[in-house]
Amino acid sequence: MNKIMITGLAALGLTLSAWVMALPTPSGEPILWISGAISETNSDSVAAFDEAMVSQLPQATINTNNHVVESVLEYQGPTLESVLELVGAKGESVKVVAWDDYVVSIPVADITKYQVLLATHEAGERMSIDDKGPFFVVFPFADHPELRNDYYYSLSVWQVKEIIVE
Ligand SMILES: Nc1nc2c(c(=O)[nH]1)N[C@H]1C(S)=C(S)[C@@H](COP(=O)(O)O)O[C@H]1N2
Ligand SMILES: [Mo]
Repeated sequence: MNKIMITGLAALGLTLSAWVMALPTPSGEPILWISGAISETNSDSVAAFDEAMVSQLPQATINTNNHVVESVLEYQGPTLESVLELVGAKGESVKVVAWDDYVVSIPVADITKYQVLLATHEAGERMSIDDKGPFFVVFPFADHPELRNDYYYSLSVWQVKEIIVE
């Protein structure tokens, strides 16, 4: 980006971070859909993501075990908070829908407090849909023993397909 463009953006009242964080349009097959109380969309009232868009989001990691995997493994992916920020989510909770039609509501307060991941990778491997992929909601159980109860286990959705901001 050259100086004239940057000056132009500033004149338009846009910040560089808004420019960088704008929601792109998927060029590949969508693998995640976000709808509901969001301000940024890329196809009728939905924010759709393909694999490339997800991998370009800032990545975070959580080392933890959980109710399904006994050993502590590294989970990697964008934080749910950053994904919600990107789509301009304005809501108190998000309804997470899985490919097996499992649905649960996660409070945004928990998503922020625990920096919950929308994990794509487990121990460096892309999780596939016949395992816990394409997305697994990961809470930091290892660092926060208070999460080790059936309520937070029930929020640990695997095979995530869709998020509806409420
Ligand atoms: N996709 C999906 N995720 C899910 C579920 C489900 O049925 N489908 N069950 C949830 C509930 S209610 C709990 S308690 C745990 C259950 O995990 P387990 O049956 O392997 O102990 O995963 C959660 N994540
Ligand atoms: Mo459960």
